[in-house]
Amino acid sequence: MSKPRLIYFDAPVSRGEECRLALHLANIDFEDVRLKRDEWMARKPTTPYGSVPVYEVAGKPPIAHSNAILVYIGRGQGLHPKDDFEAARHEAMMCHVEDLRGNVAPTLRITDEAEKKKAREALATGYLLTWAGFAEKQLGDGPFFGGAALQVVDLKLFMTVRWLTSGTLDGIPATIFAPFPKLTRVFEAVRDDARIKAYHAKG
Ligand SMILES: N[C@@H](CCC(=O)N[C@@H](CS)C(=O)NCC(=O)O)C(=O)O
Repeated sequence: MSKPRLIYFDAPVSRGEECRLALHLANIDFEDVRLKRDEWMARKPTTPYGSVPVYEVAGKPPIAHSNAILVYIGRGQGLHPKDDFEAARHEAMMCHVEDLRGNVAPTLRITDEAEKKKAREALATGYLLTWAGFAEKQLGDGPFFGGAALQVVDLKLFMTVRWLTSGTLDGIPATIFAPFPKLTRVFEAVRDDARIKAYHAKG
């Protein structure tokens, strides 16, 4: 293996896409392995924790868990704080995002429409607002989480806000985070970053 390799599903979403964005910002030339769902079940037992994303670099065992991958990429490339305390503060927000995914993802698997509607209403009127309120309190003057520089934590916040405000999740209004100006500001600052725009323009 000559180049680093990122393994994820063949979709521009969630934990895999935030790692791709980090690799793009870090100017790391990598092999973008995109799995089809049926390939995944065969590969799952070979991964470190039975999940993707997985990141591989020459001469080392694969690493998994999006936050570990993001911090690893970010630290080497100036996209994660060098100061230990500031790094921990960023990692706490990254854990906060994972908490949200852990609460929303189970509703994707609910097949009964009435039950799903109820679960989504509970998220939209309760959990997600509480989640965003805590996120908002941790955000400063910005535009990014840590100030002037876009770091891996911002990519994670960006992917999450984009997902929740996409209007594609039944029962979650696209305006869900409108009452949270700092969270919205981070999303917009990442979206409008020239490097992120260039990435999206590539398709
Ligand atoms: N904490 C892990 C969660 C990983 C995770 O649940 N990944 C999902 C895709 S976003 C997955 O692998 N799903 C397929 C499966 O669990 O079989 C991380 O941050 O990477």
